[in-house]
Amino acid sequence: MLATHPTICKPLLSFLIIFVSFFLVSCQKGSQNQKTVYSNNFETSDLINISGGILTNFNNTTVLGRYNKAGFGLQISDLPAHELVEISFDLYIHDSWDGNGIEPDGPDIWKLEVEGVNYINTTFSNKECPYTCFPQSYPFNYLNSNQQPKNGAYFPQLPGFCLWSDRSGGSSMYKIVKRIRHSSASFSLRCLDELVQSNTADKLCDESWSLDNLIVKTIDFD
Ligand SMILES: [Ca+2]
Ligand SMILES: [Ca+2]
Repeated sequence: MLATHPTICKPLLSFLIIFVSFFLVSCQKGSQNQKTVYSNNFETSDLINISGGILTNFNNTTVLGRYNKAGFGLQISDLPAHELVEISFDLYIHDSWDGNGIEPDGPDIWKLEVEGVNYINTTFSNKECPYTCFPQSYPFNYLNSNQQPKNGAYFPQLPGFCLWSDRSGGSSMYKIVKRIRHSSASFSLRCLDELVQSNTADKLCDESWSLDNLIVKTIDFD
């Protein structure tokens, strides 16, 4: 059939050749080389490369934390040539975080910085409505949005750690993945909070956070 309709098939053939060529070139340009340059589940208590590291056990795993008005840093050197870094981790929000609430309850801000530049500046709320609850900013930055408490949580109903240790849903876990443009051979990250709860003596028990399965990958393109 093809040979009997050369006028129809020629444009079709040309189109197919262009399409396939474009597809192949796109694939080659888009192929990624990913290398894991840091990976830590903290089960061996390895705090090399970490500053401000604290370890605790939560929900049958070792995690980095807990923190309140504090945080930790990660420094890595001798990274291979790359254009992007991908940072991923599990973030645990423990007990009575108040999201976008105001004094004396909030706002309860959590931050991620790379090379001193802020990439996440958000709030989490762990109090489920209709009881006294505040909206949270996550997955957006503070104060761009009023989301429901626990919005985007991967595990929203984990046991609390201290103030709400007897409560299912007292902790929430968020899986966070962030890709940023980065090319230098050294890498520094910092995670910290600006928690507010001025009407309690035991702030760490009232609200805190911890982190697990911290992975940093470099990404390069052919
Ligand atoms: Ca762990
Ligand atoms: Ca608070």
